[in-house]
Amino acid sequence: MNRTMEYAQSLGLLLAVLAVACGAAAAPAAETQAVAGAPIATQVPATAETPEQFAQRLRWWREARFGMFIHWGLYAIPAGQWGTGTDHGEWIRETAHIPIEEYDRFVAQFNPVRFDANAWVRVAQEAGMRYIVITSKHHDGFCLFDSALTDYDVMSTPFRRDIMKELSDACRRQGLRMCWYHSIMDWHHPDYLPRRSWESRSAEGADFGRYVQHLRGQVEELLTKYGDIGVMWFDGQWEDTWTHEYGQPLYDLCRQLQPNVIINDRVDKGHLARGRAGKGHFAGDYGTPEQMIPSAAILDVPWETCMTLNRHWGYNRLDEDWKSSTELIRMLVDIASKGGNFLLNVGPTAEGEFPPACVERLQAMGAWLAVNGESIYATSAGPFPPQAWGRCTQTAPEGGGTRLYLHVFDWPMDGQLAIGGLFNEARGAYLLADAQRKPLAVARAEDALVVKLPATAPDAVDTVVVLDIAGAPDVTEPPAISAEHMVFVDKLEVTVRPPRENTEIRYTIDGSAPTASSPLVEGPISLTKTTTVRARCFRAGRPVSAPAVAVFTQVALRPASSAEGAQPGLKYEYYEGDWDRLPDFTRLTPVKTGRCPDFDFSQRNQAEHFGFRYSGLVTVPQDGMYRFTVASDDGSRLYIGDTLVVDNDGLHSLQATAGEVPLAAGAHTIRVEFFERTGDDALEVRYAGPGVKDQRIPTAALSSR
Ligand code: FHN
Repeated sequence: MNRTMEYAQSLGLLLAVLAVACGAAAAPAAETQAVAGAPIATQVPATAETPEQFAQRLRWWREARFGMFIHWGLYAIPAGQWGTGTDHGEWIRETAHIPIEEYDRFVAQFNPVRFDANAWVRVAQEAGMRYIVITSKHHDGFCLFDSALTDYDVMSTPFRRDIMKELSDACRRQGLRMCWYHSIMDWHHPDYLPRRSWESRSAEGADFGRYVQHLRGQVEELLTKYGDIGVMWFDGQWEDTWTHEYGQPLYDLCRQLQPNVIINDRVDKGHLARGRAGKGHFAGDYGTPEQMIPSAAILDVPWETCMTLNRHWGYNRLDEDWKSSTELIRMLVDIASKGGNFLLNVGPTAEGEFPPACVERLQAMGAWLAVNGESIYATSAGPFPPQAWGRCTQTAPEGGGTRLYLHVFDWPMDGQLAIGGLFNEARGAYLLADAQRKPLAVARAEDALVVKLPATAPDAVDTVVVLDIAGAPDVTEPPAISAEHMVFVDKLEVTVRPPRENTEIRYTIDGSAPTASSPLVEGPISLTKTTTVRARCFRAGRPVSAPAVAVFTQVALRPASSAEGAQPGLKYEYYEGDWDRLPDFTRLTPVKTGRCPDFDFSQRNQAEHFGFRYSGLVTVPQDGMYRFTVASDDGSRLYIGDTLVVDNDGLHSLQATAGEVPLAAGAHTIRVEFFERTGDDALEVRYAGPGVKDQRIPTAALSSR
């Protein structure tokens, strides 16, 4: 599993010169036998897309905000169960180690007699979704479309209908954009490498270059046989055989075939919304955080969070862990308030139907959007960060000024909705759901505009208050109160920074609210005991921001233990299983145990569905506060002694989480737990403190008995 929130590339990096690659070779039926390893020649055309052209190409998608993801294929037949295992999904062939001959028997069983493309598209449309991304081929290699390049497709099943054709026609009839998910990784094609680690199928004669030609040929089919396609949603790009040298030409091929098609960042090796793009630029138009929502707005490149409705992408008959419609509506709003799109997944049954629990939730989302869609579609990220009461999106209305959509999740008890640090003149306010647009009173209270609301929230899930203001938003966020640590041993220096120029900051350390007569911040504030620091921005004696508050706590050092008799390195326990959160490893039997130099995966037997538990001692050179940071994909936790210092658990992209702990100089027991489900994987454990600049914990500092 994958994806995190930092951007390593600005939009400009994306505007690569488009290289036009030679078309794929046609190939006979069965698995393609295109020219073995044909070089992928590319010509570099003179054209390069300008930022305006890029923005125009993505405009419909960014305004759409909300799409349906569909994971469907042979895996819907076992529906998550294999032997005694019941927690499988679309990865069942891998997670249940099903030999290819056994898995291929599903081809003769695939007969979704209840499939109705019009009905599927109607559910999406009534949910307020504007585009559909469906798995034309997932990692198992089975194609839901009629491909001339393989017999491993829907035309070899009893169903014998081109599902992608029926769906694209229905989308066109009902005004939704048809988009393809297509997996680069292919566990079936004889030329795809690597083979699954557990399977005995020989790789003899496999030619990855020939597979790439097959892949390009199928992409050509998908972009020439089904009309106008909105997005190519590539996936399964993470294995080492796939490289930028293949990714960029594949991106270029898509643009050559349909110049207006949009392509996600998984066509190549970079990660726009997941923090791993870095060196040089990679192909791809937008980032794809998965199963998570970035904590803050991301404005420099387009992005889309994809998410399951329960815990599986492919249909799992027993998975009833459905997100509520309230959660889903608020996720859509949260994502839109940060400038992103929401791609919400449905896993249809083998009979070709959406599970009723999906339809119910999608109908609730559609009902909310039918009333409040103006606050989502064609809006942009709000001018201030997530608020305790809810979120904000915005548009620039025809008559000038700015229209703020205040999404109130938590209705103020006193009916006063205060928007702190907002300096614009208010032009008016009303409830979006109120057809009469009865005006709501808006008053200025120091730095805040305060909207007088009805006593009770008309919509407990999210009531949208429209606030029209003059001009572009003039927002002063609260000052930033920071220090190297939030806990300290003997003394601590606290820094308070203004969010913008021409404001002064006044502060208190006795817990009272700062006023125009409170002391000015004129440098670091030194603390020698547990203290609550409050600060606020002022201008010409008037408060111009909401107050900020931070508590710094004095703590005692954790005594060190002896490293007597310890040897360099850690002890590890290696586990295999299918989890979406860290299991209690103490209740499981490790596949193997041993010693390793540090937190690495060298002892794993497979690339997915594995976990580690590392334990030992970490030695720190001096007394003081130490910050431990764990960056992982998927979940992880770090303990010092029995204290949980870093909790980075869950199914997520590469994501770093830090924690602090006061340590006496010497050795301290450390334990790190990690699990990987599917997709990218990574684990990095860092520390910093007195005498230690921020770094991966070196082997020299690790030992174990
Ligand atoms: O391995 C796939 C997974 O099955 C699913 O398709 C998700 C959807 O984004 N993508 C990969 C995991 O990151």
